Amino acid sequence: MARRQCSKEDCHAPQDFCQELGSPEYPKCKHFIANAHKEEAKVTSKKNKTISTIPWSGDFLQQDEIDLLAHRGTPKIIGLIGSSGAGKTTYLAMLYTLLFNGKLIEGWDFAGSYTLSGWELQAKTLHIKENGKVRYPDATPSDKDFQSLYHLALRNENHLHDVLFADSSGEVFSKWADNVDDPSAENAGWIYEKSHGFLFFIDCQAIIDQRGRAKLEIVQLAEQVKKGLNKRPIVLLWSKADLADSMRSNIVESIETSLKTLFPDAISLQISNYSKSDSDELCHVNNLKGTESLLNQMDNPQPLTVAPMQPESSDFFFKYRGSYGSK
Ligand SMILES: Nc1nc2c(ncn2[C@@H]2O[C@H](COP(=O)(O)OP(=O)(O)OP(=O)(O)O)[C@@H](O)[C@H]2O)c(=O)[nH]1
Ligand SMILES: [Mg+2]
Repeated sequence: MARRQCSKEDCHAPQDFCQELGSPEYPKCKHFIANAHKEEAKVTSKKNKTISTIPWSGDFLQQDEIDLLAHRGTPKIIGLIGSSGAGKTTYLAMLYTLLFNGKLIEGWDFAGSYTLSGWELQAKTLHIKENGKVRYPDATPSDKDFQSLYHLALRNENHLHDVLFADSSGEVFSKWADNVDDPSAENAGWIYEKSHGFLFFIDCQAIIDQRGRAKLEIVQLAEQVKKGLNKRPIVLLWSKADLADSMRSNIVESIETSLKTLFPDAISLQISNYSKSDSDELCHVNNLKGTESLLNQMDNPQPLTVAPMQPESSDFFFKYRGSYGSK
């Protein structure tokens, strides 16, 4: 560990020993890099991706990696939209945690994932401590080209669907709401353009803390979403609803009225990551219901056809198609 965290090129001290200080207290050395192993791990996982002979690492996907799923048909993309800190990433961490613990998205059975490591990483950071406090995932990076796509294969009425949840930082969504052509909000634009349906987050805590300012931000973002929405479904999620009682009712009513005007058919759910009991409506029921409702509304799911490719050889052995031949 010491080796990897030492920035001095000619230091050849053994593991867990500092040559500069002549002691095992290497973290006190000026050449010691506190988070080097984490940084290195991050970089390595992406580096490995490019040199690996296996085309994926289990990490979340980037937009140019979607073709990994192309052999199974066009994946359905669910865009998560909401301002900074609205609870988007935590929603994904909780969704996976619930599925992992045996909860179901009704009618949509879990059938695998290409991004298990990505899901696991978020779920691990969403940590409920013994004192009941919750540790949350880190804020999502706000670089214009950063986004993370989390994959779920879901089986519905005997059809397999590839679903990608597209997460980006709320900061880029605020920029996008101001100006859709803002070059520093490219990833928000991509999510908006490509998604087949949306989860729109309304942050109860922001409404409590910032009142009118939060309302303006939520409505401005919603208006921008409405502009090119067409028939794509949207589900409204009032996040951090464990705090909902502390919101001022006049602000809530005013936001509700604006959202009703913009999205008259959208269902609205209160969600939270705090649960008092199992099954808790805000946590165990509504987190899953949000995704379930969106999946049910997303248009024309394409059935998956699993059949062998047409043999090109004239050899009888290769032409033999067994039971598939008659279908
Ligand atoms: N009270 C309460 N706080 C929550 C809940 N979920 C998340 N939070 C808080 O909200 C913070 C932000 O959550 P994130 O999931 O990172 O929000 P985000 O929308 O992904 O944020 P960006 O990536 O920065 O856009 C967390 O660090 C928690 O402090 C919840 O259910 N209840
Ligand atoms: Mg985030």
